[in-house]
Formats: sequence, C-alpha cells, structure tokens
Amino acid sequence: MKDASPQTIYLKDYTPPAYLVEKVDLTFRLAPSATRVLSKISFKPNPASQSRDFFLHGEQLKLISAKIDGKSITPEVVEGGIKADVPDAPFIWEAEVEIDPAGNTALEGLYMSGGMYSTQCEAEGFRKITFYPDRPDVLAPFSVRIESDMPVLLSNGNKGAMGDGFAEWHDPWPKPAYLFALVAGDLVNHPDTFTTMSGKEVELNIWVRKDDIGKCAFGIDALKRSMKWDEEVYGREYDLDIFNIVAVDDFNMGAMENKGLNIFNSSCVLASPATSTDATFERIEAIVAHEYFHNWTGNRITCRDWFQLCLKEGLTVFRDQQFTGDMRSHAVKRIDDAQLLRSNQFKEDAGPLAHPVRPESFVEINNFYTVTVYEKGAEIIGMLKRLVGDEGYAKALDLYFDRHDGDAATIEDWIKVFEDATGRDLSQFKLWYSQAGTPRLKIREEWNDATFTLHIAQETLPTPGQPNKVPLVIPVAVGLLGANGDEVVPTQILELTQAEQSFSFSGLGSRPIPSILRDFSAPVILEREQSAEEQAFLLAHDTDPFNKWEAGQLLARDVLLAMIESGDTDDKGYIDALRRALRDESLDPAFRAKLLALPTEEALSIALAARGVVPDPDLIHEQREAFRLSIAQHALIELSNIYLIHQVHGPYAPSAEQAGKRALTNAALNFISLVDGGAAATSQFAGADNMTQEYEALCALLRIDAGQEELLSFADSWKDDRLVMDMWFRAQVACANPADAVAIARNLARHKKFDWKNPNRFRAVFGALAMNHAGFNAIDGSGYDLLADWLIKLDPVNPQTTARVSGSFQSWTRYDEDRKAKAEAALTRIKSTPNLSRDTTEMVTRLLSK
Ligand code: B3K
Ligand code: ZN
Repeated sequence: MKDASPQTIYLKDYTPPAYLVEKVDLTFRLAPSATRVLSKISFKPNPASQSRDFFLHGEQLKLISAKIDGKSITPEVVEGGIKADVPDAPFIWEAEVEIDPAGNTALEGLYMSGGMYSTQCEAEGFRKITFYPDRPDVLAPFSVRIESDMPVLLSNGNKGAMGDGFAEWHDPWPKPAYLFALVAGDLVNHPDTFTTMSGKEVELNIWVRKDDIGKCAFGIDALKRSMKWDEEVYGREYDLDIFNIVAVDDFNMGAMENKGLNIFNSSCVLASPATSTDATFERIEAIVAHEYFHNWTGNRITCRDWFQLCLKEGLTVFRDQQFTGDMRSHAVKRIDDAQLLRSNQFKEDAGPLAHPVRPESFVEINNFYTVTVYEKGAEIIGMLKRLVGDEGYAKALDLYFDRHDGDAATIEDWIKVFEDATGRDLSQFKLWYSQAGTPRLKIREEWNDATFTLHIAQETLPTPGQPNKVPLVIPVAVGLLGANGDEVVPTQILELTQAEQSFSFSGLGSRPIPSILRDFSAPVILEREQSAEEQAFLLAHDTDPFNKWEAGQLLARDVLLAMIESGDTDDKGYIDALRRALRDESLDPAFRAKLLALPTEEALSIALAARGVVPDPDLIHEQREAFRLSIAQHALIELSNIYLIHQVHGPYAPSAEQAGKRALTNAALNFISLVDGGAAATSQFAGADNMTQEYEALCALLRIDAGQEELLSFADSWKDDRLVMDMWFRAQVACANPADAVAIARNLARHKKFDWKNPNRFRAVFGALAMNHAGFNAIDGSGYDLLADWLIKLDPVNPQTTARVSGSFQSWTRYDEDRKAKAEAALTRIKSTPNLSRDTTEMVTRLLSK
C-alpha cells in the first residue's frame, strides 16, 4: 500500500463523509512482525452527502482479504487507501490485514517497543492499523478483541470477556478512530477508585513496567483531583466504569487522551521525590488533568476536521490552566503561561512558521500541534471569558455541552454558543481564529484637566500568506494607581475594537500611574515608553501580581538592552528595587522566584529584532551574564538570606508551598554560585535528599563551568533510570557555556546511552541544544550543521519527531548574514535529502520560504 504523497489539504474544501459507521468490531492477533487485524464495520450512506464514492484510508497495510456483505471483493488500490463498489444501502465491510508493529519506528499506528505493544492514532495513525474512514467526523462505538500471550491486554471502554490469551473491550461512546487505543504488555497496575458525583464507582489504574510501580502514586492522585475538579467547576462527570493510564517509554509527544485508555510518555506520568523535580511534578499534574479533561472537551465533543484542532486543544489547555491555578497559585501560573506564550508562541508568530490558531491549509496535520494552536488557542478562550464575564462563560459552556454532546463540532459552533448564551455579537472577535501574528499595542498617555486618557493603537505585522491585517477585539485590563500606591481606579476591561481608540478617566486629583494589560489580559505586545522610575514604582506597588512581576521584567529588560546596544551599564535602580522585593516577606516565595528570573537570551533577542536591531547571540549572552554577576554581587545579602531562611526542612512533598520555597532558594543559588565559586551548590548537591535539590544544584554548577565530579556521580547513581538519565543529558547541553554547547552535544550523541531512536533522549540532547541560544546560533554554523546531521539521520526512522525538532530553526532569519547563510545551507541540505518524509519536507519548505 502506497503512502499518500504530499498534497495540500484546505479547510474550504471540507465535505461531509459519504458513508457513516454504525459499529466497529476489531480483532487483533498480535505478533511482533505480523499482527493480523480483522475488522467488521457496519456502514450506511450519509444522507448529508451527495457523494457515493466509497473510500477507506489505509497506509502500510498488507491486505489479506476483503468482503462486502460476506462476499469477497478486490478493492481498487488508490493513493492513501482503497476504493470499492458498495450498495446504496447499509452494508457490512470485513477485512483482514497484516501489519508490522516491531518494524514501526515512527511510533504512529500500532507499534512495539521495549517489548510492549501500544498505539498512537491521533491525528491520522489509525489508517496504519486497518482500512477505515480515518477522519474525526466519523464516529462509532468500537468492540475490540485482543488475542495475545501478553499478560495485560487493554483497549478503550469497559471490560468484556477476558480469558487465557484474550481480552475483549467495548466502548459504548461513539468516537472517531483517532481515539482508538490498544496496549499489550507485561505490565503491573497501581489501582485506585473514584466515586463520581452521581455515586458511580470508577476503577482507576496506572499501568507500568514492574520497576516503575513506585512512581505512580502522584499521577493517580492528580487524576482523582482532576475528576473531582471537572465535576465541581464544569459539572462534568466521568462516563465509563474504568479509566486506565499506561506509561510508555517510546512516545512522540507528552500523552494522548484515548477514550478510557490514556497513553502517556512515561516522563509525563511517572514521578517520585528521589527522581523527579518539583517542575516535573507540576507538569505531570497538568498533563494528567489535560488528558482527563479531554474526555469532555475532545472526546464527547470532538472536532469536525483537523482544522478545528484548537476547538479541543485550546479549550482543554485553558481548562488545565484553570486547574493548575486552583491547585497552586493563579498569579504564578499566569506568569508561567505568559512566559511560555511570549518565548514560544510570539516567536512562532514572528517567523516563517506563523499560522492562524485555526489554520486554513496543511500538508501534514502533525505539524500543526503547535504552541499557536494550543496556547494561543487557550488565550482566545481566556479573552472570551473576560469579555462575557464568569457567568456568561459558565452559561455558554453549559450550552456547549448540552448542544454538542456527541458532535464533531467547529469553531463556528463554539462561537455560536457564546453568542446564544450571552446575546453578544462575536463576529469581529472570531477573527482571532483566522488572523495570524501578534498584535502590537502602541500606548500614549495624556493628562489634562483632571482627566487621564489612554490612546491605544493596534497593529499586526504581516505573516506568511497574510499581508494585510485587520483590527481585532482586544480586552485590555487597566487599573490606575495614585502616587502613594493607592488604587485610584480599580481594574476594568477596555475593549479595543478599532485600529485606534482613546479611553478617558475623569475626576482624578492627580496624574495617575496606569497599570496596563493586567493579568496579561490579551496575547499582545505592549509598545510604550515607560520610565525606569515608573517601572520601579509598579514593581513596588502594583496590586496586580502579573503587572508587578512584569514591571520588574521590563526594568531588567531595558537595562539589558541598553547594555547590549550601547554598553551602558547603569542599572536604573533595578537592583535596589529587586532587593526590596526580595526582602518583602509578604510576597509568596514562588512569586519572588519568578521575580528573580531575568528575561531569557531568546526574549532579549526577540526584543532587539522587534526594534529593528540584528541580535548578536554572543553579545547577548555576555551582557546578560555580566548583569547576573552584578546582581549577585550587589544583592548578595538578600540572596544569601533567602537561601538560608526559605530552605525546606523535613520530608519532601511536591506541594505548591514547598515547591515555591525550593524555587526561590534555587533561584538564589544560581546567583550565589556566581560569587562563591559553587561552594553552596556543591554542598547542596552532596546533601540533597530529593531530585529538585540535586538537579538544581547540578545545573547551578554547570552554569559556572563546574560540576564535572557531580556529573559523574549523578550518572553513576542514576544510570538505570531512563528518565533521570534524560535529565543528565539535557542539563549538560542546556546549561553549557555556549562556546562548548555544540561540542558537548556532539559528544553526548556518541555516548553509549544515547538511544537516539527514543524521542525523549533525542530531544534531551537536540531540543536542549536549540534552547542554548548562543550555543545553537554559534557563528561558525556548527550548531546548525550538527542538528541538520541528526535530523537527516532520524527522519527515515521517526518523521514526526524529526519534523518537530526541525522547528528549532524557526528564527534563523532573525540573525546576521553569516548566520543566515549557514542556517539556510543546513536547511537546504535537509530539504534535498532523498526520500525526506512528508512531515519534514513541509517543515523545511515553510522554514525556507521567504
Ligand atoms: N491530543 C494529543 C496530541 C496528539 C498529537 C498528534 N501528533 C495530546 C493532547 O493534546 O492532549
Ligand atoms: Zn490536548
């Protein structure tokens, strides 16, 4: 069977399926290189379609036999599948195919790795399992029988008959094929139960390899908290008798929300204090929640086509963000989300990979599981909520679940429930889904006659395929502060709808200081002249935690930009302001840890490019390091105090409270290490009784070019733990001095434990290299060349991971001519590789398009 050749798919060409599926029966006779899949599928003509062409997707399948209504047929083999003549009435399709799970290194479809079988079908992997209308708008109940001598045999839905060498599963909820899953292996379970709001007891399990059984408790607890939260906050109850999670080592992404059988990258579910950092615990909590929340936003209500991906992803990310905020700190979560959006999504929006939250065309849909679709998709929902208010949002969501349960829905359906629930016209707001690029708001202030006016102009720069932009609806949360720090006008939402607009506040006794875009109320860039005094004032007095943090960031950014652009080393009062904030014990430690994070080199590079300056990665690194040293020297008292006072004593817990303290002390440790030669970090490493303290100390040492002994002892302690060894690989590249980063990555790729076919390990080295800004962008092009070599090597094995990591080149046009020429040569070399996958071809073509 031939794979589909590269072909562009357009949203505007959507047509409903010609045939619907009423019921699917599958039997799997598992064998590593020759698994047989028997399918029996009830089809009926779709009254909503004019077409009577019967086409089933299928790739890399060996057809053994096919029947229609019990009569053998020979289907016509076409590009990407088969065609057959079928009756113009309901009929039964039966087929037997053979597939090769052991040879499936792409990790899409049914594959075998580490001795177990597992699946990944989203977006279009089911067609590698059997012939089927593999599109999200074809929904059906599935019954599955697995025949194998593996001890544990799992699929979606509720348990059916089980016996020696077989297991049957039945999923009563109609679902698209992308939510199908099967797992077979020598696994053990960490069991639990959850009683739903209507009193139904649900069996819960996390299935892992024997050695990992001690790493499941946190994941199961996160699952139970997610189930409860979705009942309490969204009124959503779980709908099967059982919910299974399986941990898999070789997995292309974080996790997958298959109905009743979530499959997780083991790095996103397995945790223990000795082997996982606080950041990992938090990430696991969020991903477990995210996948669970998909049961309603994604599974019960799915997407009509893959252009609507943000319908399930944007909403589910928004829900997991709310959950994390409720479990931990809303203020810190908002800062984290804004940082991620700015560093990754704004970058995507500013480069050759920019695309709308709802793209209008694609070649390979896997290339569109992006930070734009996910995170900007979530921001759009946050804006909607701000615009219609909490009550309006709750009403709209209830209507969405009532109206669309069981549907394959669209963004139009989503917008319509908000319009119907709130009476608001959202036609202009909807442009957020179709217009790519980050809006820039230029702010001008005016003070006149006791009236303060904000003049706001919005502009979005052209992006690929979209030269002309229109004004969007932008909720700008604004509060006004008096000179003594009092809030004279509390937060209100200004609704920007035009290219230029003015908003006045009258009856004020004196000129206020505005706090604009509170809580990061919209995913936009603010462009305004603001004095260092005003920034320091807001850092000290703003009642909005996001803008308080933001003021510190802006102040630091402006100092750093001046250092980079003109060598001006005046810190403009930043260090004093920072010291005051560090001493302020009324501030949450987790929040103070955020204050201590300087803008990243990447962020500075973006900021320079936005000013029309060609960034020099080496200079950015050098100046940022110089500033870090200056902070360490001048705030040493505060940093040392913090390091002492906020140490956590007693047994480790991954709680927000303890994690906040460790985040603060470890942020301080990174500065202290610049002046104490690594003494504190060395002793922290030696005395650590949990991975957060151990790993953070190791990173602090690596950042000052020390820690070689610690690296050895770390590897020795953790050589048998895959996930910890991923961290060992990653830390060495991510924390390396940029001058050494490429050589370190090159050497690590020769290490005997560098299992490059494992996506986690590959990303640990090459994902980390791309994150080492000055290292990856080395002037001699060695970073680009090394990455290109490895992408070319990985592509035939695993196109999806290759394509994803190729995105590391997305900012190549930002730099000087030398670097550009080298990056272009590396990309061209990838593009001209014979038989390059469709995934990677699409990515490098987009990266190279000017
Ligand atoms: N829906 C999956 C991602 C599938 C990616 C396919 N390349 C995980 C998630 O977003 O929850
Ligand atoms: Zn998702």
